[in-house]
Amino acid sequence: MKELSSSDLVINPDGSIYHLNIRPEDLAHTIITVGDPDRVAVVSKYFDLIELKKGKREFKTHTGYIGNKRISVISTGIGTDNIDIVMNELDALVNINFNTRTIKPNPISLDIIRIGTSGAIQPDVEMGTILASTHGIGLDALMHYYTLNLNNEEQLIHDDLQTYFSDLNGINPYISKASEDLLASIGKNMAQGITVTAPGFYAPQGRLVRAENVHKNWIEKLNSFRSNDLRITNLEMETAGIYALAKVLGHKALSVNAILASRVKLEFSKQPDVIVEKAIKQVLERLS
Ligand code: R1P
Repeated sequence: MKELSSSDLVINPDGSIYHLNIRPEDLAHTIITVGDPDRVAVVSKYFDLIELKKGKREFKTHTGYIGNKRISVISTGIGTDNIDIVMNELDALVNINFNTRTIKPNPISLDIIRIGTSGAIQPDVEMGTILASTHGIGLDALMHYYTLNLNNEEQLIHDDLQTYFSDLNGINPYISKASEDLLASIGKNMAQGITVTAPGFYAPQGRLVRAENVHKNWIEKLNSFRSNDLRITNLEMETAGIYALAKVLGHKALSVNAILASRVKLEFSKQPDVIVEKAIKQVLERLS
């Protein structure tokens, strides 16, 4: 079995993985990711027991138990460049033997659930909605660096996307589905829809402040897309990267979005924390 070099897989002197700064035994196999490092404690306050708190940079981890269920909650920071790090390091923690630096023969599949904030792009998706992403469409470039195999359904949506965005230079969307299992167990009775992952918060999400935007009617362009009866419901910055890398690495993923803004009605919630708390409670109730 090929030994991974010390520059391909960076392990810290204490046996922890380079950025997440945790060791294999520190990680539960059910993982909640949040963007904001301060949201880690907002989730872990519901744990019956917290066994570990560690972190480095924006990557903070609390591992603990709700009843008998062991859960790790990890902050990713913002964007799919961070998701590249988080997904590869989570995978390495369970599927690489850190002593021999070799790939373990029987891969472990993690359950990875994002609880993040998001803006709605359909008028009927209200602020305060908790929405599970059926698919992630990535407008960022992360998956141009990995081989992502599509199933038939994903291929059809991908083809529709290629046609729909063909007049826009430099935009080459990728698509990946949620885990069917997690969508059925955790996403049940939640609003559902396709989530677009944008490579930025301002112009890439149609926001106009002082810089001039290339795409003048960006929200309308996104919310008018249809593939059969599927439509894009919301925008954020991590889901598609999580879904696509989960697929590449053999993990299950679901993204649960607390809708804080309406990008069509141009409104932002006055109680964002209440909506985030509601999303956290719904996910934890369904997990335990
Ligand atoms: C932008 O404000 C951030 O909020 C959303 C976006 O995906 C992006 O990370 O999610 P989080 O609240 O989980 O960070």
